[in-house]
Amino acid sequence: MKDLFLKNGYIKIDQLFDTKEVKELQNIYTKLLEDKERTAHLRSDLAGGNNNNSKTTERITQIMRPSSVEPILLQHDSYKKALQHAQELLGNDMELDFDMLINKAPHTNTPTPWHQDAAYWIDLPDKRAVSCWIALDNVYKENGCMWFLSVKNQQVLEHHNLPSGGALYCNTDTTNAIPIPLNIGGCTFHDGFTLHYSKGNSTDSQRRALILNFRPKKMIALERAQGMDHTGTRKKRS
Ligand SMILES: O=C(O)CCC(=O)C(=O)O
Repeated sequence: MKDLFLKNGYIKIDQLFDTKEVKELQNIYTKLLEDKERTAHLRSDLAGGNNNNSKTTERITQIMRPSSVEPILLQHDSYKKALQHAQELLGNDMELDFDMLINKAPHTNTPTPWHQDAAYWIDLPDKRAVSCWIALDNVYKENGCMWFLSVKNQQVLEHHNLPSGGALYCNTDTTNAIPIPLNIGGCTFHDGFTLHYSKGNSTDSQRRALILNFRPKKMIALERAQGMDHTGTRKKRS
C-alpha cells in the first residue's frame, strides 16, 4: 500500500470502516448538515456564488473542522484507524491537522474542479500531507466519486479561483484520470500534491464524504503559529 501510495499519489481501501462506525458517522454528519446555525462559521458552498444566502440550495456543502462542533468525532474509532494508516504511509509523526465534510446534494450536478489540496495551504518546509476521503454513501461517477491522476507532482501547479468564488481549480491534462467508485465505509488516501476532481451529483440522493487530513506534528504547530487552522476563508495560499 505504501509503495503504491508513493508511486501513484493515492490508494484505495475497499472497506476500512465497519457498519457500526459508518452508522455513527452518518448520524453525526446528518446532524451537522441540518444544523446551519452551529456550523455557520465553518460552512460554505464549494460551488461558489451563494455562500451568504441561506435560502439558496447549497450544491457542494463544505463544513470545515466538524470535530470542533462535535468533539466526539475526535475519539471515534474511524479517526484512530485513519491516523494509523496515515502514519504507516508517511511516518509516525503524522497527526490530524483538520477534518471536513463535503456533501453533494441530489441533482446539483456541480463538479469539484481539478486541483491539488496543497494550493489551499501555506508553504511548509516539510510537505508531507495525506487526506483520507471516507465514503458515507456508495459513490460512483454519477454522484461524484473521486477521480485521481497518478502523476506524482512535487510542486503546486498554477491554481485559479472560480469566477463565482468557491473551489480553486487548475488546468491540466486529465486524459489518464481514473475514477474510484467506493462502497460505504471504503476510502481513499491521497497526497497533498495529487490532482483530483469529482463530477457533479446527478442522482436522487446525497453524496456524503468525510475527509481527514494529516501532516507532521511540527508542521501543524508551524501552521497554527501563522494563524492557519483551516477554518478561515478558502483561498489560494501556495
Ligand atoms: O469530495 C469532493 O468532491 C472533493 C474532495 C476533495 O477535494 C478533497 O478531499 O480534497
